[in-house]
Amino acid sequence: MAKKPTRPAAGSGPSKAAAAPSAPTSAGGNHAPVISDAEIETRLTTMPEWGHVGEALQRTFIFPDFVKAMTFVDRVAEEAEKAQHHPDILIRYNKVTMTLSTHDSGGITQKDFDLAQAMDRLA
Ligand code: H2B
Repeated sequence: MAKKPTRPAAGSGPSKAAAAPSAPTSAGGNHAPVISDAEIETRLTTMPEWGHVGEALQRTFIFPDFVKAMTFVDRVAEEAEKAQHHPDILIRYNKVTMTLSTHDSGGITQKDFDLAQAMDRLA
């Protein structure tokens, strides 16, 4: 009689350890707490130029020309240094796309909203 092919019972072999939930939180660190998606959407109703893209806030600012766009970027740089919170910046002639996320926390935090509002004032 043919022996049944042996096969490890399900779950008996080497397997990845149960992955810890990777929800971004401030647990275990001093990082700013991540703001929930629902709360972000609520806040964005008062900031209609800003969008929620992945784990970031994003807005494209449009200026009359390149020099004015660069002046804005320079002012934002000063503000970012003061806050020790730095945006990703894409400059395309007169358009500046700002992307804000708190890398240390793994999502959007109050620091991103604060810098977004500072940018709105500077634009
Ligand atoms: N900028 C952004 N956007 N996210 C961060 O988590 C961040 C930063 N961390 N700027 C700051 C610098 C941190 O590395 C320093 C030590 O404050």
